[in-house]
Amino acid sequence: MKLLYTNTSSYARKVRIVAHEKHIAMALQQVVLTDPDCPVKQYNPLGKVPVLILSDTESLYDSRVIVEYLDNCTPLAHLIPQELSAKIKVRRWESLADGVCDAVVAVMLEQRKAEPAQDAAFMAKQMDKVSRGLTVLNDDLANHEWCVGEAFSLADIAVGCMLAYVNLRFVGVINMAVDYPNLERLHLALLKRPSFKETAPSPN
Ligand SMILES: N[C@@H](CCC(=O)N[C@@H](CS)C(=O)NCC(=O)O)C(=O)O
Repeated sequence: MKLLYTNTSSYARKVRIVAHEKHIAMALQQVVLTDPDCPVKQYNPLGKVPVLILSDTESLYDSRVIVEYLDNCTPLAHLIPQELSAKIKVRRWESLADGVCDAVVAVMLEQRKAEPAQDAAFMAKQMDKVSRGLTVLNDDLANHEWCVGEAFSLADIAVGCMLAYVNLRFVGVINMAVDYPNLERLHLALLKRPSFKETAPSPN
């Protein structure tokens, strides 16, 4: 089993953290998506990371499918609850956290264009998704220790990866501690876990 990933991808980090928390051994291959020889398209027609290669003929994508697969590879310490209502809650948190990342990626790609080609209205719309998403997640977390129920779950992992990604891309733009203090508290707690420490993204 081998994961194709990039160091800054929040979706790929979610997968790496799930594997770490579940003690699942997985080979890691860091890729550069812009390389002409990048192997990702061979395994995912969409050309996106993460991709989990199971064999020469079988691969899994996207991150939500991979984490569900990994969580069921071993029965112990499920990160996605088995019971339907808790499971749906966890997946909704994940969906919103991933959606915030999608909007951050869209802004970043727009910012990489030459300034005259940048679409300010498009960027404002994406930034609005980011702030509305963060507000809902912050309000829903309130003073709870974990996102869903009394246990650490995939919801916390997805939110933690998203927060690190927002901090990485929006240095000086969003002040998490001031504007989203509940999320900041959760993030600080998550950063103590080896799975988070060992997968911290670095800018590129
Ligand atoms: N929904 C996908 C999103 C994956 C994604 O957007 N990955 C980005 C890197 S952060 C990517 O590979 N982008 C390359 C591209 O879009 O061509 C998931 O959860 O895995």
